Amino acid sequence: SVERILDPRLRERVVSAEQAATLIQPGETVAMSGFTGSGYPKAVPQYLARRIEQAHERGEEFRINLLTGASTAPELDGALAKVDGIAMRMPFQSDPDARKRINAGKLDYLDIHLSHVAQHVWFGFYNEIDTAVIEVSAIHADGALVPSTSVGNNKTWLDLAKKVIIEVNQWQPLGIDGMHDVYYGTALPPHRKPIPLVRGDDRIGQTTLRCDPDKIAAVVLTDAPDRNSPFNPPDADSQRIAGHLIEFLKHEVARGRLPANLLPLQSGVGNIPNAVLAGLASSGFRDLEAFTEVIQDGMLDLLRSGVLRYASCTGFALSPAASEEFMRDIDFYRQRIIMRSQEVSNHPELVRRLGCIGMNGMIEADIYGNINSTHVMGSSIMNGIGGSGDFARNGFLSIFLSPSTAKNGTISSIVPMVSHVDHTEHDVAVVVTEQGLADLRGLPPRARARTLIDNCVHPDFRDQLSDYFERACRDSYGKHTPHLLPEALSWHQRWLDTGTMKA
Ligand code: 0RQ
Repeated sequence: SVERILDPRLRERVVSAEQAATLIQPGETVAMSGFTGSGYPKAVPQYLARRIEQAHERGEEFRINLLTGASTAPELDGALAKVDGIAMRMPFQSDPDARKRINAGKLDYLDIHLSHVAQHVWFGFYNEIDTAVIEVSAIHADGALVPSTSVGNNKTWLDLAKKVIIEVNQWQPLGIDGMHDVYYGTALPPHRKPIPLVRGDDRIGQTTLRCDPDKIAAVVLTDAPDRNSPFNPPDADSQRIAGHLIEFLKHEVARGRLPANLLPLQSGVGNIPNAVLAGLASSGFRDLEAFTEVIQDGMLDLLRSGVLRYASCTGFALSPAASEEFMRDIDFYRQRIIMRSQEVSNHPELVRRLGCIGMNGMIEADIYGNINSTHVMGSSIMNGIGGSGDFARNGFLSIFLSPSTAKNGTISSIVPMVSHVDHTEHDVAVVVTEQGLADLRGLPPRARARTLIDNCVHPDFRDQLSDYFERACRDSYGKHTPHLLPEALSWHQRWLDTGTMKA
């Protein structure tokens, strides 16, 4: 029903999703809402995929360039990838069908720091945006748009798109109105001013998005849930990783390097971060703060128990059960959650000012602490850098977490040289595996290697890696960051050739 559209001008523009999808033409650059499976348009992309499929059946070319906040869902990335409807995708995605095409070389993918996306589009580094497709939860009488469960790049998409399609999703809770904080003060160089946020829970913007009503070509009504996928309970390795990290944080408090309530936490999404959050819940910390990208189940638990005072984010990644709980207690959460544009939630200026503690997953680290977050065997993309670089480079502490092995123990997550670099050794303070924690702060390269090998490497690979390092120290061209270049990537090649990195 049109009850959620209080602006009479926009009520008149309600059409079916099928009709709205015909507004998008082949070759367009289309910017959509959506961040980690929350707040993405649910209907128009599926009808667009159908149109694309029909065009292809007639032998016509039809692909679009697709921009979002971050990852979306099968109804968006999946549907459009399956019909080969995407020519170029940016800035982050994690859909298996799209990944397959990217790694087959059939879909171009630009993997970009999430805080950079909006400004790079404003700078004119990419194509102009033809159409924006944005999910909202309601429209006020004055045309103001109430965001739904993610903000992402929506402000920029609405400002820059030539035409706009709005999806009003009735599934989203009306009580979310007031949770957002959209900052309109991000000017372009040379006119930039400091962003006036000095505490993670400051509100510096407005609760709604604005859009020139003349640009809104269609409004579509939907009633469908976000891609809420269940979390597995933390496994033993994740719990061990969380245990090492929490012991370290307590040690830092005891040494006076961190306040008793730590500093604003940023946490990636998945099993290990969830185990860390669960660990924090039961380890005596109080009044914690979160200045992060994504809120997952563990953070709602921490808010409910009062361990976490507030959380600032740009989107959600919840299980169906947590999503129900969020909706049921939306009045409670609205007092404690602030949703921002991703250029603000991940802003280097703010991450540095607040002193965030960045905690992110990785694919592999090398003995000097360079981190690969994105590529398997140096060439096959997993997801993307996401916001990990925004926090790793600029945070108070930059922590990377991973099991010490992958693929049934055939791969060591600590290797002589990473096969792709996302975070350089200069941006990495701490590495944690289930084996232990390597505190790399203040250590020169060879000491970093010794610390990583002794603390983080799986016993199956420890001697082999020690042997590489010792021979490198003896025979390397330079002795500052010793390497044996013909051998440095031989572990990866061995896995490709034989199915294991073991010599
Ligand atoms: O692949 O399922 O096909 O076997 O990587 O690995 O162990 O399930 O771990 O889900 O935490 O993901 C780095 C990918 C870790 C994630 C990464 C394979 C492994 C499996 C997943 P399969 P796990 P996780 C904020 C921060 C970048 C973005 C980011 C990520 C799959 O954390 O995408 O940090 N990070 N965002 O088998 C080969 C290795 C491997 C490996 C793991 N060494 N070699 N394959 N895998 N290690 C959030 C946002 O930005 C939105």
